[in-house]
Amino acid sequence: MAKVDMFQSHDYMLLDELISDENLMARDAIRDWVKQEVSPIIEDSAQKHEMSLKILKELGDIGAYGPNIPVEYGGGGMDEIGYGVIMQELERGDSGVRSMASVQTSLVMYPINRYGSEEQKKKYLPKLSTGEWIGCFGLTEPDFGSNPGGMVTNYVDDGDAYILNGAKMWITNSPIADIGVVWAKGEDGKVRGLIVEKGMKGFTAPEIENKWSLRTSVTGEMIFEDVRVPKENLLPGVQGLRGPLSCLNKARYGIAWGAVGAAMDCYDTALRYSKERIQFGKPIGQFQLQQKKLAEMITEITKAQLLVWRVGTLLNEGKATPAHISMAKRNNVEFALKIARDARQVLGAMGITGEFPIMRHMMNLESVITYEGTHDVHLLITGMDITGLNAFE
Ligand code: TGC
Ligand code: FAD
Repeated sequence: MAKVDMFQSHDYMLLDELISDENLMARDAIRDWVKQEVSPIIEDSAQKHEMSLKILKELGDIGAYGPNIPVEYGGGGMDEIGYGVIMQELERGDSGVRSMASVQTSLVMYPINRYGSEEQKKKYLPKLSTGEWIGCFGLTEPDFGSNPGGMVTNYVDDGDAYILNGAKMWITNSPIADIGVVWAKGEDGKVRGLIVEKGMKGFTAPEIENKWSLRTSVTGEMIFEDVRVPKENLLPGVQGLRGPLSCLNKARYGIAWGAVGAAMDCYDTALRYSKERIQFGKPIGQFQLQQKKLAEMITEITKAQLLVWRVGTLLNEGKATPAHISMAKRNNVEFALKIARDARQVLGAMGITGEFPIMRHMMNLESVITYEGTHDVHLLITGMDITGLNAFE
């Protein structure tokens, strides 16, 4: 049965006053779309472990692919706060839906726009912005997750093409993607980005089945067996690990906003339930123990909102560092997960059902706390930044 989305936004510290009218309008338009198109079907999709192709396509129609990419290539030309509020609203609906948009924007369109040739930008970006083409980002390998610098996927020169061999693992959208930005080592041992297209001989992308998390998002492998990639598909503008890691900065920033959205949905659900559910002759929201949970949730949401607003402002000014972004991703996902767990308890047994979105958010956030750099890795990035001592060496 289709669900009615009763979400009401909670702006406890009047933080909307920090956001431009243009960005608020974009946020509200995405919020309406999520209520109308995502909320009614997303629980069913998650229960069935199905990705909605309709949502995947419509994200292009509503401008969620490349909102911060230049207009001349089909993007929205918005600033980083604009991108952030869109990710917040999408993840308020479901982390899998936000993943569709953030991978396409930050991990596929961003590297092509930043490091691609003019021909590559013209060929790929407009079709990616409308959703006609879907992209994926291949960095992680079966034996190299937190340590992508160890990757073994490689390419060698063969006249007018490169021959690509290796395998990527846990790649969002790879089974359905038209193109993949794949990071591989050249004969000089340096990491470069290659655009691999669906249908290239020797390239397969089997799906990873049976996930308990992000069940509305498709995850797969990428396997390259002597794949001939034309030389014009190499991203000319970057070499070294900073190429893929710079894309991660963008995506991690979007996730930090997205986590606020998931947390807001859990809090809103728990708050409403606490006022309606009667036990011992009173609404459970009247008991101090439940008020403690709810008060701590809105406090952490407010802190998380301030953090992403500040990082977004610094990004707009060109002053944000990767370590700033790591702090926001780590903090916001940790607290979103804690809020989801506490909110689930407020609902008692009802909290484990698909009648409410909380358990789905909680399970999704178990992926979000791992991908784009694990919780531990982000702590070590902050540790390195403040001590000057590198735990990864
Ligand atoms: P390290 O020696 O420190 O650095 C190598 C080069 O990269 C530069 N760099 C960065 N550049 C831009 N942004 C960053 N965040 C950067 N971090 C490092 C660095 O300056 C250096 O440049 P250069 O020019 O001097 O060579 O590298 P390391 O090998 O020691 O690794 C550091 C570490 C552990 C922090 C890094 O490898 C890391 O972040 N690991 C986590 C891996 C990760 O996040 N993977 C995510 C895969 S994609 C994904 O999960 C998508 S989920 C999709 C969805 O939303 O559905
Ligand atoms: P590992 O690196 O093996 O880590 C295992 C544990 O060891 C973790 O707890 C970690 O924190 C800890 N650990 C590792 N190194 C250290 C250290 N130095 N100090 C202390 N602890 C450490 N990747 C892509 O490239 N593209 C995608 O689109 C993509 N989508 C994904 C979608 C989903 C649903 C998931 C779950 C993952 C996705 N990933 C993707 C992969 C993701 O980025 C990796 O899972 C993540 O980087 C961690 O790698 P790993 O799973 O191999 O864990």
